[in-house]
Amino acid sequence: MQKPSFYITTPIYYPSDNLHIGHAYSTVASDSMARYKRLTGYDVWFLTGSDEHGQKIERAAQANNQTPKEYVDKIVDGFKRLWERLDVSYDDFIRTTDERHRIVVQKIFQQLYEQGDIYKAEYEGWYCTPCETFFTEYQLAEGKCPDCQRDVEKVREESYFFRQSNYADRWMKFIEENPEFIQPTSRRNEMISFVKQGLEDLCVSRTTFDWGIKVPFDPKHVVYVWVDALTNYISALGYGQGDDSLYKKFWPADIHLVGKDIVRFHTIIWPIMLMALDLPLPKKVIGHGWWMLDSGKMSKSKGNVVDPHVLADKYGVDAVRYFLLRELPLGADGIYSEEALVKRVNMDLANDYGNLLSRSATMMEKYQGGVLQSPGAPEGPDAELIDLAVSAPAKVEEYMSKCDLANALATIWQVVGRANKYLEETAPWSLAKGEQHERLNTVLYNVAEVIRFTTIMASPFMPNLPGRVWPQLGIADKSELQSWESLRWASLPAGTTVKRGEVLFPRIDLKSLEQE
Ligand code: ME8
Repeated sequence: MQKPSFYITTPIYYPSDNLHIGHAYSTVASDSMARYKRLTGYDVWFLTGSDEHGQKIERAAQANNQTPKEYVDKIVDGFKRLWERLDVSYDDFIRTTDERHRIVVQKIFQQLYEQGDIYKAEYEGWYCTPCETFFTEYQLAEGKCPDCQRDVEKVREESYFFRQSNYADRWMKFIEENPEFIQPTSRRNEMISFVKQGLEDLCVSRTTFDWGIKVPFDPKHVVYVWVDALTNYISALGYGQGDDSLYKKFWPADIHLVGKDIVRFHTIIWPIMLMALDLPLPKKVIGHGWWMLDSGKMSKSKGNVVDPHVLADKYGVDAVRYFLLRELPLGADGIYSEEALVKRVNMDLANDYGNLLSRSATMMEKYQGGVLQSPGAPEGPDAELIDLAVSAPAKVEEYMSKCDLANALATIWQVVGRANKYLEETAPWSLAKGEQHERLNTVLYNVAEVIRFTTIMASPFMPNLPGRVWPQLGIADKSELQSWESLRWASLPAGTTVKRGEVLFPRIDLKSLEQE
């Protein structure tokens, strides 16, 4: 049977500087979704990349005495190293300087011009260079950029415009008919009121700098960076370049996952571009919140950033991924602190999950010679534990369908927490002392099965976990017991050899952090 397809994208980041944990969050969240979908039987395409054109990059390169291409090449290599370090399983990395991308952007621009959706006029307005965005007078916030509150420059030039305004009614109808398209709902409401204020035509070319894709029929213009950037989602699939088998298979995208700062571009400009091109629209745009520091939003241009490499070296990739995904609630902002990270890792990973595995494996070695025995009839708290574990995959599925990764993880950790409590309630050490072998076997079997369940469910978020846990549970070579389909209670066979292994998540001393 053919697997259903699933296409998910991250924003393509500006190589204006190295990336911080805010970007890592978007990418790791998309990666976890991609891994989850692969695990649950989908044929997945997961795209990330870099958005390399524009005045900001041109200026940064000049300041470094490099050509823009030399400058971006080095930074983009750094992006790829970071994704490798964080175990990001992307299928393709698109650069807007790729030839395959240029061809498509020019083709689209030409088509929109020929069909009358792009026209030439005089532009007068305000430009925010760090945000790469034009504003009209009335959009400014007390004379400054409404997005980043920095100074804007007055620009007046001949430009091409995209007849966005023509599509406002169609856009509104689409949004009403597709209430799930923009998530969360707060973002959807913002976009609706933005369009209700009146949609102006969009200035889609510049002549004041050069580092961009040339307008094919008027090469003193370069294509406005957002039209260039958004096109990546289809150019990477081979749209408009001959072999369009990937495009046919994966477009429209199931999810564009982006930060709330760029929801407007993804939910207004992009769908309208696609409407004008008569192409299908993506199914969902999810706008997540921001990682903040006490000093405000973490941002490359402000320089108040946390380097994900440093965290991964210090705490391990799985711990960093877990923290980022568990701690930021869907759609809301979160304050980053290393103390919060250490507390999460200590509580959820060292105390709850790691301890469950190590105490269970120790008891299995000690009381059963490391060979798991068949369970007897359930009694006492068994049913509650088993029900919770058995109902967890469907709850995780429900949260994942909304891209609510924090609650998916919370659901898994509820089962982990219940299993630790179960061990306290059933006290296998007393059962061993009292020679109640059948009951002891049942209890230890149940926790082993819980460890298998929770490890499978947690694996999209923490990709190194299975490789470290399966040898301890004795099922390293039994892929049939590691799959999502194997989440059926009591699939783990008796006779499995359990071997206590390394400590998965050593406790971190909070005091050592204070001394740094
Ligand atoms: O906007 N917290 O690129 P960019 C959470 N090139 N997420 C954050 C964040 C924070 N503090 N800071 C950044 C661009 N992000 C365009 C995108 S897409 C066709 C073009 C994440 O390098 C978040 O996903 O400025 C945000 O949307 C993205 O990085 C912006 O990255």
